[in-house]
Amino acid sequence: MNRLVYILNGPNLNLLGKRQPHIYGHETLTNVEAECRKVASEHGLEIRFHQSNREYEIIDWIHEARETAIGIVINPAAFTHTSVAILDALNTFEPTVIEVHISNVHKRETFRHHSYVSLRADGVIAGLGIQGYSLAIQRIARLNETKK
Ligand code: CA2
Repeated sequence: MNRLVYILNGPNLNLLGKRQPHIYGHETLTNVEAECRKVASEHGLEIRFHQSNREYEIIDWIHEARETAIGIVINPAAFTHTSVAILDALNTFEPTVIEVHISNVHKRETFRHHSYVSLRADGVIAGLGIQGYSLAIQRIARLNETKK
């Protein structure tokens, strides 16, 4: 049975925990990955965890997920606000998509209030810090359970 979840992270998130801790906290992306693996395994799920500063790599991982995954958790970072290409790719993916933002984008600059990805996302989590990733995985696990 397929139990794979893709967790995709956009540009500059490799700097998590190393810069701007007042906005993004002190946890690194490595810590986020470890937490995601823990939560996923508690629910019998497997994850593919990726980060890229290149739009096309994120699109390629979404295409890869189409063949195999039961859900995508995506923090597209700045591509959230600019990328029709990522929206188009997500529109080809049928299972659950959850959009995660570490910060509360609605409390920030107005250009962060619009998300192309939200036009496809089944759920959006913002402002809950890195806990948002765990909650998104739990949601995908729950939906997968109720589907059986
Ligand atoms: O709050 C989020 O998770 C964001 O997706 C983060 C993006 C930002 O463009 C979105 O509006 C909201 C920025 C990611 C940059 O990450 C950094 C982490 C540490 C230091 C510098 C950048």
